Amino acid sequence: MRTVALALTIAVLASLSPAYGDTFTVTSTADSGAGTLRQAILDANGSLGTDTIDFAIPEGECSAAGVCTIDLVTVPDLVTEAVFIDGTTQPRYGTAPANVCATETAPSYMRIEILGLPSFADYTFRIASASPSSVRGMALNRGYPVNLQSSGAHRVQCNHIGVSADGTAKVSTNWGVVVDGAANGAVIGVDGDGVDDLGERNIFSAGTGIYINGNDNNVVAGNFFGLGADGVTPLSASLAVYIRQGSSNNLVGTNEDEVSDDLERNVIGNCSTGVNLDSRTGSGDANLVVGNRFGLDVEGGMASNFTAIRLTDSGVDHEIRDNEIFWSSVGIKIEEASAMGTLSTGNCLVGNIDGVVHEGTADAWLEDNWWGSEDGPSGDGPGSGDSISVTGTGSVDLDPWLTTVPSHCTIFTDGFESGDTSAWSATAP
Ligand SMILES: [Ca+2]
Ligand SMILES: [Ca+2]
Ligand SMILES: [Ca+2]
Repeated sequence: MRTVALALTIAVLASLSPAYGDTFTVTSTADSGAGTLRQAILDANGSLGTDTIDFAIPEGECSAAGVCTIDLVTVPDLVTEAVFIDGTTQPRYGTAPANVCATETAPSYMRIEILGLPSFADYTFRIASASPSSVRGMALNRGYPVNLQSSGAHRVQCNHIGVSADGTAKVSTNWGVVVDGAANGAVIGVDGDGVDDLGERNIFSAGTGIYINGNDNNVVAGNFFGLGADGVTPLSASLAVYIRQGSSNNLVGTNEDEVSDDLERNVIGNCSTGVNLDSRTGSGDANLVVGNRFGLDVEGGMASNFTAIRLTDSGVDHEIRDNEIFWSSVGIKIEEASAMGTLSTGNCLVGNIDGVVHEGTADAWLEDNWWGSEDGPSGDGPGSGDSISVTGTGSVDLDPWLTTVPSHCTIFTDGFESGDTSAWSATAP
């Protein structure tokens, strides 16, 4: 009797199992029809529960280097159910390296490229599932690659966005990842759980890399902006990370929990603006920019941004902490009434034409930072390398400053003089 009951249970489970965790495989680069990405999204939406979309496009539809390109003609359907879209499943053909996501010995290399649509906000992937979805392992180029619009703790990891599949060239792309609607709790890049964190890095060279609009508690970590997959090849971006319109408690960088903190560092170079907190039409508070590298590539070479960090904002308690801020025209630019929190410490501001420009009305705290010299900021006028330019009514509190280089600032720890801009490139992007 017990055997019969067990068999019945197994039979019931077996009959249910196809409804959960199905895999739909993309086998065509065509825009619509059987085996296409569009059909896989429709199938995953129609199959109850979290599914996976894999790729197995035949060699004949791919380039000699093994890159298979889907050139979209119309917008794919809204993703309404959780799905893991995983470009790393595409077989290797041709001369493409075997690795896909970054490893200790090789940069990331994508085999699936999806060319989006050029029309405004015609997103390639529109994620609206209530449970976590993920977009992984693809070169997402042209137009508007990803829109997260639900609070599903979604993941965008191991992609090239506005960057060629081989990670060496910029591909014109408007907005990389747009977080809006009610999309709180997403991770774009490294989740810092100690598992495969290096392989979760995205590479961005889009016009605007990440755009967080009125959303809270999202994490942007471990990505390269304006650099190739090797972390050195100079690409470019207008704006790496744009957080606006009442967005609060977002983290750009490391959470400082001593797990994978180095891998959570974003490296931002060759951009017009690195991180912009902009809440002029809705106050966003307590966004954190922590432990990032601005203006240097992964090897410490110069990768000048025009403005590293810009606060165009009426929010309070933003923390700009423990960052390397090098070789900008302006290191930190404060506009409007933006207020930096009292924990804006531990930054290394070195080689910037202006360290801080303050045009706003709120007081800014920048105590306990390193200015390239034990003597602190020079206090000289603009162009001296570490000057503080205050033209608004808010004050900047710099004193005390650090008199030794913090350990996380690994470049120019010896022999670099305050005010030395001789190595600065006059042609910021
Ligand atoms: Ca499903
Ligand atoms: Ca991880
Ligand atoms: Ca961490």
